[in-house]
Amino acid sequence: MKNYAPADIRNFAIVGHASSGKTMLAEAMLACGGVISRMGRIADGATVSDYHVSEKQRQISVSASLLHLEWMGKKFNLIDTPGYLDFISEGLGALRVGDFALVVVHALHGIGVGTERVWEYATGYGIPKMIVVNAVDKENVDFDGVLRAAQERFGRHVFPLNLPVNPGPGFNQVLDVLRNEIVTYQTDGTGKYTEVPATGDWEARVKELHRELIEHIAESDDALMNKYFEQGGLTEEEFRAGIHAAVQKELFIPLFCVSAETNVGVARLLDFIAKYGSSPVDRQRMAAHAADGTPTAVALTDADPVAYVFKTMSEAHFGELSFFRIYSGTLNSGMDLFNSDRKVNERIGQLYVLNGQNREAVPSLGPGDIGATVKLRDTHTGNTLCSPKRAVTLPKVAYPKPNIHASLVAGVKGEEDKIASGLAALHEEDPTFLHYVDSELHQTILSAQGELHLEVVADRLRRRFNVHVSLAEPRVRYRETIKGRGESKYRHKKQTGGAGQFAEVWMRIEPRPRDSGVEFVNSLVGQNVDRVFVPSVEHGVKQACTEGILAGCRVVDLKVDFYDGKMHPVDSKDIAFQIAGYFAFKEAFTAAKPCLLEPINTVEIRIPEDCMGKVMGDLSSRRGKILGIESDGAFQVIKAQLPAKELYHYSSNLRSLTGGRGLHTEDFSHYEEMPREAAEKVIAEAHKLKANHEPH
Ligand SMILES: Nc1nc2c(ncn2[C@@H]2O[C@H](COP(=O)(O)OP(=O)(O)OP(=O)(O)O)[C@@H](O)[C@H]2O)c(=O)[nH]1
Ligand SMILES: [Mg+2]
Repeated sequence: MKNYAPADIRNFAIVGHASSGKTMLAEAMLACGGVISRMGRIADGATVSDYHVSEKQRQISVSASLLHLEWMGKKFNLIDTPGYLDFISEGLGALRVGDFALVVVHALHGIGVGTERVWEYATGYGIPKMIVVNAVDKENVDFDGVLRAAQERFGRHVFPLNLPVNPGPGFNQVLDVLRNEIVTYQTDGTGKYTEVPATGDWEARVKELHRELIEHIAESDDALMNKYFEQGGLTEEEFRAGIHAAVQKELFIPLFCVSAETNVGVARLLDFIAKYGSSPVDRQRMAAHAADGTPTAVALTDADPVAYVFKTMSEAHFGELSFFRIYSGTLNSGMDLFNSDRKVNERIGQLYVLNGQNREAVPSLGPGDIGATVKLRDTHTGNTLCSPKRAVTLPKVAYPKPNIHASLVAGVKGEEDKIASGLAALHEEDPTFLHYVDSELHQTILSAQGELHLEVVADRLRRRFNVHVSLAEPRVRYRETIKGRGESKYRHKKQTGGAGQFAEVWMRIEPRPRDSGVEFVNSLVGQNVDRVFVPSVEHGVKQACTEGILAGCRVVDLKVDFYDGKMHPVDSKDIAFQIAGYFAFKEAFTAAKPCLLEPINTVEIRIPEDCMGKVMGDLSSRRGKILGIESDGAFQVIKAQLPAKELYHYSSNLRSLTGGRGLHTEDFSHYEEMPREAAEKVIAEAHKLKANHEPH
């Protein structure tokens, strides 16, 4: 494949809500471009983009795929991204390196929470958007309704460049607003079409739209607007140049209707992208940091190579692939580059352009282009590769915090090291999940973007590193505290065999405010106890607080006053006071109306209005406390607080309650006293665990 000039490259991310048809749209584009002779189907697991086992099994995209084709002399680098927000890191990486976003909206399901999210991210990266309304071949499609909703949500700049003539099953004709024509597509997946001038009602409709379009474009530029009034219209050339500029300024957001499944409407969408879509030239300068941290910029025309690695992925029998976008210069196989994040030199191996798992080796890739290479030593997602002569670092993608947790259980003894190194390797590829061994819970905790994400990480671990792991509900970090005051006078005495032990500790305890921890003081007067034993008693108390008394959980929020005691001139020693402190505390604690606290999370739930009843009912069955409800367009945003215990698997639950249209985020808020019955259950479970000698 030849190298393309930056102006002839179209880099874009295909993004949108889950199952809106992004992968099928990519497949249809590849069919149009002649990359494949026949479109594969999602149901058969046969698309170019969804080639991973986890994607075929679940029939969803899990990983971003890089695809390319040539259309009207332009090279299209399309990145098909997963719609499930569990895998948002893939979409974020793609949007980070794309020059525009192709936002796919399902014609039946309309704008979803996922659509809004990717829209916000694209806006954050300052890249223009185009909307594709897909699946117009579905029964009961209300295209005008979707268009109106898009205009309400994303502004009046959303404008249809084609309209479905015969939406619903059999859909094969669109009205082309730019050309005033009716385009009839073949529905055999080839994407081929014929066109005739619009007549009758359609002619009137298209004329009206054409006029609106010219006004719209003129409006985006004062000089054009003046010409429009002076000339009474725009010349074809002015109009066309105006479209490109207006898209860049986001004063014009083109909307297309297609059926990806039957490849209807896609070819003319490709035409539009080739003629008016953003190219790397539209984003000539990229903010960066020099080696000393000072702000600088990388220009497309700079000679020194600079590339951003937006994704790394290990492929069976192939090794680690690094996907990059070049922001300046040309990359050649065999070239030496510098990884400015890791501060290591890297020799660039074979370069590739890709279509899913099909790779074509190329000798070099020029500025603005996207490609991949293999076997870099220490380069990971988010790193910048640059010339050793001019070290710069490009801004990284900011990933959302992983808030969904599970414990990872090893099925076979002796695999712990393999699991740990596997997790570390996977984390380098996908920084949006975290893993750590929790010393309090005695569990390996995986934190990810959602439950599907957790499952996919576990899948990869099993498949790639050959280990036996499963996911389980993580233990909850309950806390123990007291509601009243308590006292104890505990004597520890041991006189059998060898040296004796003697200590007596008198102690008072009282509650302290939430989140204030354990405070240990002494108010000893007189000489009953040597002050040298104060740290010993404190040590014993802290030990008891760590072990827990009711249910093996940490003790919090109380004050301990060691106010008196007794000692023995020979038998009193450190260990004796530690033991006495330990048991004195347990006694005092038990006398002070102990109770359990549970973690409460704040959740924000975003759902379509018609799901309110179901979701609210479910929240109340989970001991949820509603903090507020706000409406935001067609969505309702519920803020609530729920015990963490009730939130395990909540995202799957919400998905099924809302048919995949709901979304939630959760974050720890505070500790709260548990209802008695629930606390008793936890205590009983802890006793059972202890009886079984399991650590807790
Ligand atoms: N009728 C019809 N079905 C479609 C169309 N496009 C996609 N589908 C079907 O919708 C389902 C989802 O399509 P995908 O292409 O996997 O959607 P996606 O947006 O890539 O999904 P994720 O990547 O998992 O978010 C599949 O069963 C497709 O066959 C379309 O234009 N018409
Ligand atoms: Mg997909």
